[in-house]
Amino acid sequence: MFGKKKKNKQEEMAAKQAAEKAAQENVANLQESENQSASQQTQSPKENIYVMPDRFYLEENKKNNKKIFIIVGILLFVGGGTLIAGVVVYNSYRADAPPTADENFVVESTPTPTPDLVPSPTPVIIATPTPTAETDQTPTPTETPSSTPDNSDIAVTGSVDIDSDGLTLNEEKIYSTNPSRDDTDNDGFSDGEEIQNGYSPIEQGKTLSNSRLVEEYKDNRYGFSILYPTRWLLSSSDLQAGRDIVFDSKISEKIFVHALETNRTYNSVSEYVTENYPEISASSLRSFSVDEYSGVKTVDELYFFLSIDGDLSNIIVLEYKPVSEAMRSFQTTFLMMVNSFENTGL
Ligand SMILES: [Ca+2]
Ligand SMILES: [Ca+2]
Repeated sequence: MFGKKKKNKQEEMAAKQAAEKAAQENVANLQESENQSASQQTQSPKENIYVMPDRFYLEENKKNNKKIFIIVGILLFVGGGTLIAGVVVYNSYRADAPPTADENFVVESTPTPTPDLVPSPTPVIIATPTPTAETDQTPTPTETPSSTPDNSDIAVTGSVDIDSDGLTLNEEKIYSTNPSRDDTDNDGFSDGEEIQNGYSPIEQGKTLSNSRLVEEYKDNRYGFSILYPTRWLLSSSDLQAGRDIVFDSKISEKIFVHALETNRTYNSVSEYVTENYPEISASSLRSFSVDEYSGVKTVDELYFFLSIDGDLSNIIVLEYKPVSEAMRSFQTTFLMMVNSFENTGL
Protein backbone atom coordinates (compact mmCIF):
# COMPACT_ATOMS: atom_id res chain seq x y z
CA MET A 1 0.00 0.00 0.00
CA PHE A 2 2.63 2.52 0.92
CA GLY A 3 4.50 1.87 -2.35
CA LYS A 4 1.49 2.71 -4.32
CA LYS A 5 1.20 6.04 -2.47
CA LYS A 6 4.85 6.73 -3.06
CA LYS A 7 4.43 5.92 -6.61
CA ASN A 8 1.56 8.28 -6.92
CA LYS A 9 3.53 11.03 -5.18
CA GLN A 10 6.36 10.54 -7.61
CA GLU A 11 3.98 10.55 -10.46
CA GLU A 12 2.40 13.72 -9.10
CA MET A 13 5.81 15.34 -8.78
CA ALA A 14 6.74 14.36 -12.28
CA ALA A 15 3.47 15.68 -13.48
CA LYS A 16 4.09 18.93 -11.60
CA GLN A 17 7.58 19.21 -13.07
CA ALA A 18 6.25 18.47 -16.50
CA ALA A 19 3.61 21.10 -16.01
CA GLU A 20 6.20 23.63 -14.85
CA LYS A 21 8.40 22.81 -17.77
CA ALA A 22 5.51 23.18 -20.08
CA ALA A 23 4.71 26.49 -18.50
CA GLN A 24 8.30 27.65 -18.87
CA GLU A 25 8.26 26.56 -22.44
CA ASN A 26 5.08 28.51 -23.00
CA VAL A 27 6.64 31.57 -21.45
CA ALA A 28 9.65 31.12 -23.66
CA ASN A 29 7.40 30.67 -26.62
CA LEU A 30 5.49 33.71 -25.65
CA GLN A 31 8.63 35.74 -25.29
CA GLU A 32 9.85 34.47 -28.60
CA SER A 33 6.61 35.31 -30.22
CA GLU A 34 6.65 38.66 -28.53
CA ASN A 35 10.16 39.30 -29.77
CA GLN A 36 9.16 38.24 -33.22
CA SER A 37 6.15 40.49 -33.18
CA ALA A 38 8.28 43.30 -31.79
CA SER A 39 10.84 42.81 -34.53
CA GLN A 40 8.02 42.61 -37.01
CA GLN A 41 6.64 45.83 -35.57
CA THR A 42 10.04 47.58 -35.85
CA GLN A 43 10.47 46.38 -39.46
CA SER A 44 7.01 47.24 -40.60
CA PRO A 45 7.37 51.08 -40.40
CA LYS A 46 10.56 50.91 -42.50
CA GLU A 47 8.74 48.88 -45.07
CA ASN A 48 6.04 51.49 -45.24
CA ILE A 49 8.54 54.36 -45.68
CA TYR A 50 10.33 52.66 -48.54
CA VAL A 51 7.35 51.56 -50.41
CA MET A 52 5.46 54.80 -50.29
CA PRO A 53 8.30 57.20 -51.34
CA ASP A 54 9.14 55.00 -54.29
CA ARG A 55 5.77 55.75 -55.77
CA PHE A 56 6.11 59.37 -54.96
CA TYR A 57 9.58 59.46 -56.47
CA LEU A 58 8.39 57.80 -59.60
CA GLU A 59 5.65 60.34 -59.94
CA GLU A 60 8.09 63.19 -59.29
CA ASN A 61 10.54 61.81 -61.87
CA LYS A 62 7.73 61.61 -64.30
CA LYS A 63 6.92 65.24 -63.56
CA ASN A 64 10.60 66.25 -63.92
CA ASN A 65 10.93 64.32 -67.15
CA LYS A 66 7.91 66.14 -68.42
CA LYS A 67 9.48 69.50 -67.51
CA ILE A 68 12.81 68.60 -69.15
CA PHE A 69 11.00 67.39 -72.21
CA ILE A 70 9.11 70.67 -72.48
CA ILE A 71 12.27 72.77 -71.98
CA VAL A 72 14.20 70.76 -74.54
CA GLY A 73 11.31 71.08 -76.91
CA ILE A 74 11.23 74.85 -76.46
CA LEU A 75 15.00 75.07 -76.90
CA LEU A 76 14.84 72.91 -80.02
CA PHE A 77 12.04 75.08 -81.35
CA VAL A 78 13.86 78.34 -80.65
CA GLY A 79 17.24 76.99 -81.89
CA GLY A 80 15.70 75.55 -84.98
CA GLY A 81 13.90 78.80 -85.64
CA THR A 82 17.05 80.88 -85.36
CA LEU A 83 18.92 78.36 -87.52
CA ILE A 84 16.29 78.56 -90.21
CA ALA A 85 16.23 82.35 -89.94
CA GLY A 86 20.02 82.42 -90.23
CA VAL A 87 19.98 80.21 -93.28
CA VAL A 88 17.33 82.38 -94.88
CA VAL A 89 19.31 85.58 -94.19
CA TYR A 90 22.55 84.00 -95.40
CA ASN A 91 20.91 82.80 -98.57
CA SER A 92 19.44 86.22 -99.19
CA TYR A 93 22.89 87.80 -98.80
CA ARG A 94 24.48 85.26 -101.07
CA ALA A 95 21.71 85.79 -103.56
CA ASP A 96 22.46 89.54 -103.45
CA ALA A 97 26.23 89.27 -103.82
CA PRO A 98 26.85 87.21 -106.97
CA PRO A 99 24.31 87.66 -109.76
CA THR A 100 23.64 84.54 -111.77
CA ALA A 101 27.18 83.33 -112.17
CA ASP A 102 28.17 79.97 -110.77
CA GLU A 103 28.84 80.37 -107.08
CA ASN A 104 31.40 77.62 -107.23
CA PHE A 105 33.56 79.68 -109.57
CA VAL A 106 33.13 82.77 -107.45
CA VAL A 107 34.22 80.88 -104.36
CA GLU A 108 37.16 79.36 -106.22
CA SER A 109 38.18 82.65 -107.75
CA THR A 110 38.45 84.32 -104.33
CA PRO A 111 41.14 81.93 -103.01
CA THR A 112 43.16 82.39 -106.22
CA PRO A 113 43.99 86.06 -105.49
CA THR A 114 45.18 85.05 -102.04
CA PRO A 115 48.04 82.88 -103.40
CA ASP A 116 48.75 85.76 -105.79
CA LEU A 117 48.86 88.12 -102.85
CA VAL A 118 51.10 85.81 -100.84
CA PRO A 119 53.96 85.81 -103.42
CA SER A 120 53.59 89.58 -103.80
CA PRO A 121 55.53 90.19 -100.51
CA THR A 122 58.40 88.24 -102.04
CA PRO A 123 58.80 90.72 -104.95
CA VAL A 124 58.71 93.45 -102.33
CA ILE A 125 61.66 91.80 -100.60
CA ILE A 126 63.36 91.49 -103.99
CA ALA A 127 62.50 95.13 -104.63
CA THR A 128 64.40 96.19 -101.49
CA PRO A 129 67.77 95.19 -103.01
CA THR A 130 66.78 97.22 -106.10
CA PRO A 131 67.05 100.53 -104.16
CA THR A 132 70.52 99.48 -103.09
CA ALA A 133 71.27 98.85 -106.76
CA GLU A 134 69.92 102.32 -107.41
CA THR A 135 72.13 103.77 -104.69
CA ASP A 136 74.98 101.95 -106.39
CA GLN A 137 73.97 103.62 -109.61
CA THR A 138 73.65 107.06 -107.98
CA PRO A 139 77.38 107.81 -108.51
CA THR A 140 76.72 107.55 -112.24
CA PRO A 141 74.08 110.33 -112.29
CA THR A 142 76.22 112.47 -109.97
CA GLU A 143 79.03 112.11 -112.49
CA THR A 144 76.78 113.36 -115.28
CA PRO A 145 76.00 116.77 -113.69
CA SER A 146 79.68 117.25 -112.81
CA SER A 147 80.45 117.05 -116.49
CA THR A 148 78.36 118.89 -119.06
CA PRO A 149 75.02 117.26 -119.89
CA ASP A 150 75.19 115.53 -123.23
CA ASN A 151 73.91 118.15 -125.68
CA SER A 152 75.93 116.81 -128.57
CA ASP A 153 72.77 116.71 -130.72
CA ILE A 154 72.30 120.46 -130.24
CA ALA A 155 76.00 121.02 -130.92
CA VAL A 156 75.79 119.13 -134.22
CA THR A 157 72.45 120.51 -135.47
CA GLY A 158 73.45 123.99 -134.30
CA SER A 159 76.74 123.85 -136.20
CA VAL A 160 74.99 124.95 -139.41
CA ASP A 161 75.64 128.43 -140.81
CA ILE A 162 72.42 129.26 -142.68
CA ASP A 163 73.22 132.86 -143.73
CA SER A 164 76.90 132.07 -144.43
CA ASP A 165 78.17 134.89 -142.20
CA GLY A 166 80.78 132.79 -140.40
CA LEU A 167 78.59 132.17 -137.31
CA THR A 168 76.84 128.87 -136.64
CA LEU A 169 73.30 128.78 -135.26
CA ASN A 170 74.75 128.10 -131.79
CA GLU A 171 76.99 131.17 -132.11
CA GLU A 172 74.19 133.37 -133.41
CA LYS A 173 72.33 132.41 -130.23
CA ILE A 174 75.08 133.42 -127.77
CA TYR A 175 75.77 136.72 -129.59
CA SER A 176 72.08 137.57 -130.16
CA THR A 177 72.59 138.02 -133.91
CA ASN A 178 70.03 137.42 -136.65
CA PRO A 179 70.57 133.83 -137.86
CA SER A 180 69.13 134.59 -141.30
CA ARG A 181 70.99 137.88 -141.86
CA ASP A 182 74.76 137.94 -142.42
CA ASP A 183 75.23 141.56 -141.28
CA THR A 184 72.98 142.08 -138.30
CA ASP A 185 74.09 145.68 -137.45
CA ASN A 186 74.27 146.61 -141.14
CA ASP A 187 77.77 148.16 -140.92
CA GLY A 188 79.14 146.43 -143.98
CA PHE A 189 80.99 143.74 -142.02
CA SER A 190 79.53 140.25 -141.62
CA ASP A 191 78.65 138.97 -138.16
CA GLY A 192 81.41 136.31 -138.20
CA GLU A 193 84.03 138.81 -139.38
CA GLU A 194 83.19 141.13 -136.52
CA ILE A 195 83.27 138.40 -133.85
CA GLN A 196 86.60 136.99 -135.02
CA ASN A 197 88.25 140.43 -134.97
CA GLY A 198 86.79 141.53 -131.64
CA TYR A 199 83.86 143.75 -132.71
CA SER A 200 80.23 143.63 -131.67
CA PRO A 201 78.06 142.32 -134.51
CA ILE A 202 74.92 143.95 -133.09
CA GLU A 203 76.21 147.49 -132.40
CA GLN A 204 78.06 149.51 -135.05
CA GLY A 205 81.64 150.53 -134.19
CA LYS A 206 81.63 148.85 -130.75
CA THR A 207 84.37 146.43 -129.70
CA LEU A 208 83.50 143.06 -128.14
CA SER A 209 85.36 143.88 -124.92
CA ASN A 210 83.06 146.91 -124.47
CA SER A 211 79.92 144.86 -125.10
CA ARG A 212 78.03 142.56 -122.78
CA LEU A 213 78.51 139.63 -125.14
CA VAL A 214 81.87 138.60 -123.67
CA GLU A 215 83.72 138.50 -120.38
CA GLU A 216 87.46 138.80 -119.76
CA TYR A 217 89.44 136.20 -117.88
CA LYS A 218 92.63 137.52 -116.29
CA ASP A 219 95.33 135.20 -115.03
CA ASN A 220 97.73 137.02 -112.69
CA ARG A 221 99.91 133.97 -112.09
CA TYR A 222 100.84 133.55 -115.74
CA GLY A 223 100.17 137.15 -116.79
CA PHE A 224 97.62 136.90 -119.58
CA SER A 225 94.00 137.74 -120.33
CA ILE A 226 91.44 136.25 -122.72
CA LEU A 227 87.82 137.00 -123.73
CA TYR A 228 85.09 134.36 -123.68
CA PRO A 229 81.28 134.35 -124.30
CA THR A 230 79.32 135.66 -121.31
CA ARG A 231 76.88 132.73 -121.51
CA TRP A 232 79.63 130.16 -121.05
CA LEU A 233 80.81 128.55 -117.86
CA LEU A 234 84.31 129.20 -116.56
CA SER A 235 86.28 126.91 -114.29
CA SER A 236 89.95 126.49 -113.51
CA SER A 237 92.14 123.97 -111.73
CA ASP A 238 95.75 124.24 -110.64
CA LEU A 239 98.16 121.62 -111.88
CA GLN A 240 101.44 120.52 -110.33
CA ALA A 241 103.27 122.67 -112.85
CA GLY A 242 100.69 124.97 -114.35
CA ARG A 243 96.98 125.72 -114.55
CA ASP A 244 94.03 124.56 -116.61
CA ILE A 245 91.20 126.98 -117.47
CA VAL A 246 88.03 125.48 -118.96
CA PHE A 247 85.52 127.51 -120.99
CA ASP A 248 82.38 125.39 -121.24
CA SER A 249 79.83 126.10 -124.01
CA LYS A 250 77.31 123.89 -122.13
CA ILE A 251 76.54 122.00 -125.33
CA SER A 252 79.35 119.43 -125.23
CA GLU A 253 82.03 121.69 -126.74
CA LYS A 254 84.80 123.19 -124.61
CA ILE A 255 87.80 125.46 -125.02
CA PHE A 256 90.84 125.01 -122.79
CA VAL A 257 93.75 127.22 -121.89
CA HIS A 258 96.67 125.21 -120.51
CA ALA A 259 99.34 127.35 -118.85
CA LEU A 260 102.29 125.00 -118.58
CA GLU A 261 105.65 125.27 -116.83
CA THR A 262 108.19 123.26 -118.82
CA ASN A 263 110.76 121.41 -116.69
CA ARG A 264 113.41 121.25 -119.43
CA THR A 265 114.68 123.62 -122.10
CA TYR A 266 113.37 123.42 -125.67
CA ASN A 267 114.88 124.96 -128.78
CA SER A 268 111.45 125.91 -130.17
CA VAL A 269 107.71 125.66 -129.54
CA SER A 270 107.51 123.15 -132.42
CA GLU A 271 110.01 120.92 -130.60
CA TYR A 272 107.88 121.10 -127.47
CA VAL A 273 104.79 120.15 -129.47
CA THR A 274 106.34 117.18 -131.27
CA GLU A 275 107.79 115.82 -128.00
CA ASN A 276 104.66 116.27 -125.88
CA TYR A 277 101.85 115.83 -128.45
CA PRO A 278 102.67 112.69 -130.43
CA GLU A 279 99.22 112.78 -132.12
CA ILE A 280 100.15 116.10 -133.80
CA SER A 281 102.46 115.74 -136.78
CA ALA A 282 105.17 118.40 -137.29
CA SER A 283 103.96 118.91 -140.88
CA SER A 284 100.55 120.14 -139.63
CA LEU A 285 102.12 123.02 -137.68
CA ARG A 286 102.04 126.59 -138.94
CA SER A 287 103.65 129.60 -137.34
CA PHE A 288 101.29 131.98 -135.57
CA SER A 289 101.56 135.11 -133.44
CA VAL A 290 99.18 137.27 -131.39
CA ASP A 291 100.06 140.35 -129.31
CA GLU A 292 103.49 139.63 -127.77
CA TYR A 293 103.08 135.88 -128.12
CA SER A 294 104.45 133.78 -130.92
CA GLY A 295 104.40 130.08 -131.68
CA VAL A 296 102.62 127.55 -133.85
CA LYS A 297 99.11 126.40 -134.61
CA THR A 298 97.76 123.24 -136.16
CA VAL A 299 96.34 123.49 -139.66
CA ASP A 300 92.84 122.52 -138.45
CA GLU A 301 93.07 125.40 -135.94
CA LEU A 302 92.20 123.21 -132.95
CA TYR A 303 95.56 123.92 -131.18
CA PHE A 304 97.61 127.06 -130.63
CA PHE A 305 100.98 126.88 -128.82
CA LEU A 306 102.38 130.21 -127.66
CA SER A 307 105.30 131.64 -125.74
CA ILE A 308 106.72 135.14 -125.16
CA ASP A 309 110.00 136.15 -126.82
CA GLY A 310 111.34 132.65 -127.12
CA ASP A 311 111.08 132.06 -123.35
CA LEU A 312 110.14 128.40 -123.41
CA SER A 313 109.96 127.95 -119.62
CA ASN A 314 106.25 128.82 -119.91
CA ILE A 315 104.07 127.61 -122.78
CA ILE A 316 100.41 128.50 -123.27
CA VAL A 317 98.29 125.95 -125.12
CA LEU A 318 94.85 127.01 -126.45
CA GLU A 319 92.78 123.96 -127.32
CA TYR A 320 89.33 123.59 -128.89
CA LYS A 321 87.44 120.30 -128.39
CA PRO A 322 84.42 120.17 -130.73
CA VAL A 323 81.87 117.33 -130.76
CA SER A 324 83.12 116.36 -134.19
CA GLU A 325 85.97 117.85 -136.25
CA ALA A 326 83.72 118.20 -139.29
CA MET A 327 80.78 119.88 -137.56
CA ARG A 328 82.07 122.52 -135.18
CA SER A 329 79.75 124.94 -133.43
CA PHE A 330 82.31 127.45 -132.09
CA GLN A 331 85.27 127.64 -134.44
CA THR A 332 84.85 131.40 -135.02
CA THR A 333 84.42 131.93 -131.28
CA PHE A 334 87.64 129.99 -130.64
CA LEU A 335 89.48 132.19 -133.09
CA MET A 336 87.99 135.27 -131.41
CA MET A 337 89.37 134.02 -128.07
CA VAL A 338 92.82 133.29 -129.54
CA ASN A 339 92.94 136.77 -131.13
CA SER A 340 91.92 138.36 -127.81
CA PHE A 341 94.81 136.69 -126.00
CA GLU A 342 97.00 139.35 -124.42
CA ASN A 343 100.07 139.60 -122.26
CA THR A 344 99.15 141.49 -119.09
CA GLY A 345 102.60 141.15 -117.53
CA LEU A 346 103.56 139.56 -114.22
CA1 LIG B 1 75.16 132.51 -139.46
CA1 LIG C 1 78.04 143.67 -139.07
